[in-house]
Order: sequence, then C-alpha cells, then structure tokens
Amino acid sequence: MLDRTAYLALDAVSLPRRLGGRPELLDRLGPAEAWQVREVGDGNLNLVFIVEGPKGSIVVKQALPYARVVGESWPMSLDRAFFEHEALSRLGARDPGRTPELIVFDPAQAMLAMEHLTPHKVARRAFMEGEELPLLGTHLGLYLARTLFRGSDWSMPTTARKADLALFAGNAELAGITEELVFSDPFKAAALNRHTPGLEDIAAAFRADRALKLAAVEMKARFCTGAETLLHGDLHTGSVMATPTDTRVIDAEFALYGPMGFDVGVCLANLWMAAFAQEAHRADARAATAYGEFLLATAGILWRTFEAEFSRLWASERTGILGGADLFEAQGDEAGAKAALTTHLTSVWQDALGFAGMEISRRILGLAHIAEFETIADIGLRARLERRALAFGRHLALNRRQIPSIEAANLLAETQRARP
Ligand code: SR1
Ligand code: MG
Repeated sequence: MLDRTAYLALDAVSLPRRLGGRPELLDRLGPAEAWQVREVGDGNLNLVFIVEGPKGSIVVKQALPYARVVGESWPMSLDRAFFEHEALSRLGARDPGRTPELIVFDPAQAMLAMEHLTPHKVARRAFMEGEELPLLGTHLGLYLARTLFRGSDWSMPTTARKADLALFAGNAELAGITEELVFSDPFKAAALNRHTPGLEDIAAAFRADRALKLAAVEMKARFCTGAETLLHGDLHTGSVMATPTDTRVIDAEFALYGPMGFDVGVCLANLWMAAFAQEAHRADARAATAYGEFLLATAGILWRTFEAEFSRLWASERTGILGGADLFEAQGDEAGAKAALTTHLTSVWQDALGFAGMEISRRILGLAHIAEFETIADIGLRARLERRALAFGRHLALNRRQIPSIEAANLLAETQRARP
C-alpha cells in the first residue's frame, strides 16, 4: 500500500516550490523562480495546471481525494492517478504519438507532469466554436483500432494479457462510477441526477421504459463481463485535444478491461450529441446544418477507419491468444479468417450502438453533462435539442442489432435532428 501521508494538493503558488527541484521539469521549463502557473481544470475530478517557464511549458495533473464535480462529500481514491499513468503508457505505445508525452509521475502525490498540448483545443470546445478538424475522424479511428486490437487477446500473449487484466481490475472504484452513472442512474430516480427543466416527462418515461431498461441491463452486463481489451474508459470529446492536423487522447484514469465497443460507442455518441447541439451554437440554420454534417461525416470516417485499420491489424498482427491463424490461414482457409473478423466487427458495432445510447442518456439525464448542451442559455431550446438526442439514443439502444451501418446510424441522427 502506497504511503500517501505526504500527499498535499498543489496550488498555483506552491507548485514552483514543490516541483522546482525536479531536473526533468527544470530541463523543460527553465528556473522555477520564473515559472508562471495557472489552474485550468474544468473536468469533473482533478486539478490541472499549465506551467510556463522561459524554456517551455508543461501540464501538471493531480488527483484530488474527492470528486471535484460534487465536492468533499464524494471521497475518491488517489490511486486513479496510478492507473491513468499505467494506461497512458500502454495506449501511447500501442498508437505512438496519439497521447501526450509523459514527463514525471509521482504516485505519492498522485501527480502526473506531461506535455502541454498547444495550440490544441479540447475537441468539445472546437465543436462549439465551429472549428473544422478534418483529420479528427481518421486519427480517432486509427487510435481506436490500434489500442483496442493491441490490448486484446487477439494480439497479446497470455501472461502479459492476464497480468494487465489483474492490474486494471484494481481500478474498481472508477469502474464502479461508470457502472452506476452510465448504466443505472439515467433509468431511475438517482439522487445525483439532474436535467434541463422541461424534460420531466421524458425523464419519467425513461424510468418507466422496460425495453430501454432491459437494454441498459444488457449493456451493463457487457461492460462488466466483456473484458476484451484495455479501454480508455472515458473517451468522450472532452478527453480529446485537437488541431486541424493533430489529435491527442488524454485523461485515461477510467481505464479498465472491457468490451471494444465501449470506447467506440462513447466517442461516436459524443460526436452525435455535438451535432444535435449545433443549432444553438451557429449563427444560422445553414451553418448549423453544415457543421452538423461535418460531425456526422467525422463519425462515418471514424468507424470506417476503425474497421479498415482493425482488419489490417487482424491480417498482420493476429499473434495473441485468440490468434486463430492455425485454424484458418494455415489450413488455406482465408474465407474462414474473414468470417471470424466479420463476426467480431459486427459484435463491436452492435455494442458500440448500445453504449452510445447509454452515453447519450446519461449525459442528459444523469450527473455529468456535456458543455455543448450545458452552455445553451435558452432553456427551451436546450430542452428541445436534448429531447431529440434522447430519442436518438433510445433508438440506438433498442435497435442496435438492426442498424446495419454507420451510414444508417447517421441517417437516423439526421432525421431526428430535423424534427420540430
Ligand atoms: C464523478 S465523475 C463523473 C464523470 O466524469 C468523468 O469524466 C466520467 O465521464 C464520469 O462518468
Ligand atoms: Mg476525464
């Protein structure tokens, strides 16, 4: 058990004194007396500082012993910083260049110093500002294929795979948060739930919707029992930072072994929700439609890139426990290998749609909402847009086995967005 008696939350004033003795940081930043520090954390859990010095800048992230979004009444273990560091190291190795460079990790202080991604913007913010990110879908599709494939039994040898499964089973507290907030709370009268005024009827309808609750139970069971690969575990668009030419994935503290479709579905859900919110963020209907089309196109590119890259890795790197080349290719049965791949990708796709439905429901009816909706000052408009997104999310969850393609899912989103 790690001794954390010395743990103390950082602040902008104490940070140069407390971290100024570390050579890795001095190399990057220059002398600590000249550091400029600002706290910029706007997430639900942690402190985040940007530290600028004469030679450069870094980001320092420190876990708090409670959930920032609720306060000290919700204590949380500091161990999440350890799991984030372990996860980012693996995800970065599996898709090099797609995560921030890690500079220093201090487990006792639950503190991670890393590359300052600049001029990157949180993708969610770029969506609200209408900024085009033409490579986002490609980069995320590649990231998802590489990390999900290379962390799985299709790729990993049995000892390493089981050691990682055991390691990340320790991140149980954060897994438990997802289990409750994503798969249970939106479908019951949970104490921390909140929603936009005007959505009382649909919130009540969700609580009474047996078919939807059965879907939630099934998706929760997939999440809890389908330990296919190391997931990021919270891959919404606040965990993505981007420029028009680069995309990075951050904030992996919810990492755990789970079904591949979870990361894919959460990511798609957040692209779709951003599209539903566009009407409130653009000057006119034409601009909202155009940017909404960009977001749906990004979802399309993401899935098609994921499929293509996963298929490439399947053919070239399928050397893990589940490899299966001995059953198919080695016996001249290429079609059998293709059939096994298709079966797997179909299962990821159907899971992704179910998880997307859960993510949309929880971001509108649960505790943790998204900025694209939360910043809409006109409450009537916000409720109208959220209602459309909820109807779409419900449809995905209930019809996940009947929606054949990303094009079909995008068409459903388009149709739902156009409703009065
Ligand atoms: C109490 S944590 C609430 C949410 O914030 C994180 O970003 C996760 O999405 C979690 O569900
Ligand atoms: Mg986060």
